[in-house]
Amino acid sequence: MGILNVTPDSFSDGGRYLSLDAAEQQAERMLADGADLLDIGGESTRPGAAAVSVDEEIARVVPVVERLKKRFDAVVSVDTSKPDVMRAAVAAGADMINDVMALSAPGALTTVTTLGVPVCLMHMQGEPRTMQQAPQYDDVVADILGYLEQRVSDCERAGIPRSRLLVDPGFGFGKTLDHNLALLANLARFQKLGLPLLVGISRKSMLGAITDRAVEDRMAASVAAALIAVERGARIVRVHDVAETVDALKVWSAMMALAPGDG
Ligand code: 7PJ
Repeated sequence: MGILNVTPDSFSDGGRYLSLDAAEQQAERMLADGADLLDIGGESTRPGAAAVSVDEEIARVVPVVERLKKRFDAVVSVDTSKPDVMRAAVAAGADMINDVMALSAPGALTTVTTLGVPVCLMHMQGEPRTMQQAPQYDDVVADILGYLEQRVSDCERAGIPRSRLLVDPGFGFGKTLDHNLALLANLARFQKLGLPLLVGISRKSMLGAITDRAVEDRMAASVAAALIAVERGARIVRVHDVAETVDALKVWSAMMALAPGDG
């Protein structure tokens, strides 16, 4: 899954058309590099990021979804927690919703039930503005497994079949470095949910903490993390560096096809 952020600093129309062309070019490149899905985000969920209005998020995301669905034969996911944005994005052709709030916003659950598209349920402790202040768990893996199990059953009760659900432990969302490492080490335990596991670690600050590198210099660390995640059962990895990640996964796949080993 290639990450396509459409969070421009300029809100002028000029800036918007420029960023639409730039988004298309970036999408084309990620697809050529081997991405199977594109995840479009119109609101930054980084720690401390400012909130974006519904209208602004729709204005950022919808033209990009329309353009990509017209130009490419790709699965397009939209990274949003807002029911109005979900509706507008799916009307514009989006195939899937990726919600870092696991449909906990008022109306999100019924909206996705009605839309009938697949949805990724991600775990987050707290809210983006403050989530990194003092994350706490009794047992990070068990707590997050329990949360996702609960959200899956909430979705099923609301009328979303399991066949439309994906789960994600939410690396970096209300987690210390040790929490993130425990999740990565124990990722295989999430397979017990019996749902496709999506993982996003690309360029995140946990990799900065480990390597002492700035965000633009975390490619190798990101590829290593993606490979570890896939090796422990992740079915989709959400990444910035598609070509490099695909190469790494090709090495693993070639080995697995010929000699899966004992693991
Ligand atoms: C994730 C996401 C993630 C899913 C972001 C960033 C922050 N969606 N959206 N999983 N992260 N499903 O990329 O640094 O980990 S935004």
